[in-house]
Amino acid sequence: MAVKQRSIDKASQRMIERAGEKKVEIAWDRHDTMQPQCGFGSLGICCRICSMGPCRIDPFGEGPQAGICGANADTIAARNLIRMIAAGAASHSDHGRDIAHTLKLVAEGKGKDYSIKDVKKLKKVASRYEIETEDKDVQQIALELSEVVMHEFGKQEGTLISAEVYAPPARVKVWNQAGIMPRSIDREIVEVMHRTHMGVDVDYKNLMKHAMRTSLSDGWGGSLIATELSDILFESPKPIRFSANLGVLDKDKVNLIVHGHEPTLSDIIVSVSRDEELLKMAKEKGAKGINIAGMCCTANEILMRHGVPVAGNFLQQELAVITDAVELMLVDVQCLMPASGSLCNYFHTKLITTSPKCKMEGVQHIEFHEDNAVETAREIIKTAIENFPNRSKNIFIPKEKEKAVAGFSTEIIFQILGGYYRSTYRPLNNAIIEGRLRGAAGVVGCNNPNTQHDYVHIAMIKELIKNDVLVVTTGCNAIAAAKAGLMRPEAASMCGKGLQEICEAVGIPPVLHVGSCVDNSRILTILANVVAEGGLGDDISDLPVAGAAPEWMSEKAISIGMYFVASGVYTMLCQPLPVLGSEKLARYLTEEIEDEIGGKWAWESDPVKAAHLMLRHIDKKRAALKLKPMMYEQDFKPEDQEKKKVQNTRILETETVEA
Ligand code: BF8
Ligand code: SF4
Repeated sequence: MAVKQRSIDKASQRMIERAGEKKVEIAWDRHDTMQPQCGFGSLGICCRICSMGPCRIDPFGEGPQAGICGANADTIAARNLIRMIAAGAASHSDHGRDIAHTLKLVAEGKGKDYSIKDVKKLKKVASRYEIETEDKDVQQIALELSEVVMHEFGKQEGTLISAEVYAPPARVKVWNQAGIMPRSIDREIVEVMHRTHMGVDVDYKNLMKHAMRTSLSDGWGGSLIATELSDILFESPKPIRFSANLGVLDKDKVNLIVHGHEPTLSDIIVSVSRDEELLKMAKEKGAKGINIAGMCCTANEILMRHGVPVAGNFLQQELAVITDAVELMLVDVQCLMPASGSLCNYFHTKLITTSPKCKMEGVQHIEFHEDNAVETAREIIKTAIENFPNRSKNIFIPKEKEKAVAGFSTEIIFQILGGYYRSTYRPLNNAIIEGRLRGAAGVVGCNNPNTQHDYVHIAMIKELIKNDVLVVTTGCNAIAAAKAGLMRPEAASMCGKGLQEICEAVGIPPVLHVGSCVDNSRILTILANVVAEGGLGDDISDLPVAGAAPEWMSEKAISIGMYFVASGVYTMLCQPLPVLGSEKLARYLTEEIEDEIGGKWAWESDPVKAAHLMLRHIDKKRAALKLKPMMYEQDFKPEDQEKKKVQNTRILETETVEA
């Protein structure tokens, strides 16, 4: 496949070429050799849950219509999907648990390298959990909060407190009526594994009900805990400038990339890298300094709080190594390409794993523990410095890097819109009510070599902002948007007139970076605040909003999508869920589920058409709320499309007649 078809990102194109010159294999090459990919897997109808199998269904032919046990395509596809959701929810939630553990250590005076950086947020979160904060010292509040939050993972009675207290009351009512109010985080995930064991739950709708409950325990539970406690420990983000793309690597400095998801070690790495003694050591080795850059969601965590530059998103992790300008790549958990281990053998880059949950054969492991963070960070940075003289003369750093602004937390949006003295979501709600803004969209998620890297993200966002839809973003989509210049206030020039006016008046870009993938919980709390502000209905499902994960690949993305659907949001994918082998399940997820829960899934591979479907949904919600007509002419008018469709049909009819 031609390089330009692989990515729209110029820096990535150059590095893909370099990979070819160096004859090293990268994800796109492995994707090519994998073709044709297994149809049974893509359709979700291969089962290997027990050893009577593996079994596969032939949904459109004369072959088997049931596995050896009798499970049909609906059961098999539903079981496979819910297991993916369990893995996604587990990943986010286990990350949340680790942060809660760090908070507890700090509260007990054992996490000497960490502190409570945001006392205001600590008190706010504690009061959500009905913890008394007055006349109590900070350590005590932190201890009580960490204990309550840890209990949310494993408790055997009651339901998830955070889902109850953070979500709009009307939404909680929907969950209770549907019987999907999450009980505790670990319990829902364990129950997925039980239900999907051979011969337990085989009713696809019942499985999907539990899929919703499990994903809700992620979004309004594990992920929300990760976000809230990270803000307490590492500081709540504020608008901050940063640069994005491989051009942030510095040819004269020791380049250390932090990659993965958790901020606990990387946050310390950032502060320790400013240590005079280490800087001196770097200079002795011939470097002008130490340059920390991020990759994937670890990048998002530290750029939101420190403005640390981001080297790239998911599909760029191998490309960074191929520059030969990276002394060390430090990984924690999730979205790490196993190929990096052998790739680093071709270059001087040292790869180091740090989590006891994540090791790679033949790769150096420096185990990180929260009670020894600074020392571990120092050891890792020293290893990077010592590797600087091993750099070859033949490094290549693409020049591309784009300026961007990030740091838009739920709380900051209050302040920016309402002003410091009268923080409120009112101006946002009013802009939607008056028709200056059409609505809002959360566009998030991964990269996937089965589509052109970054293209699907960018094409969708551009179409949305052109039609006066404010976009909030996280994860690898956020990094794609930053690289494409959509996170500069000047990007207002690409928007419809209404959104443009808002961006210019408030001084924000039309695409707001709200953080890493666990920070999709910020989108949930933003939506809850918009509902609470009033004038746009009682529930999230009333709002003129939509969600999308255009280039999704990870199981986490499915959990995220499912908790948005279960929260009442229309959620678009540009590659369908692996359920098309079951017509019933596909129909349920994209149609029938809406009557039960208010949200639904949709899929459309063309990102512009997908954006149009999202706009139609937003318009449908605007009409239901009887909002004012849009203030300015809109680029996308569904009526035009209808006319075109009618005209096309006529042309076809005429042609048929003539033939
Ligand atoms: O959690 S967007 S590729 S890096 S899964 Fe992974 Fe997907 Fe990127 Fe962050 Ni989220
Ligand atoms: Fe086959 Fe049923 Fe076993 Fe799955 S659970 S592998 S369908 S026999």
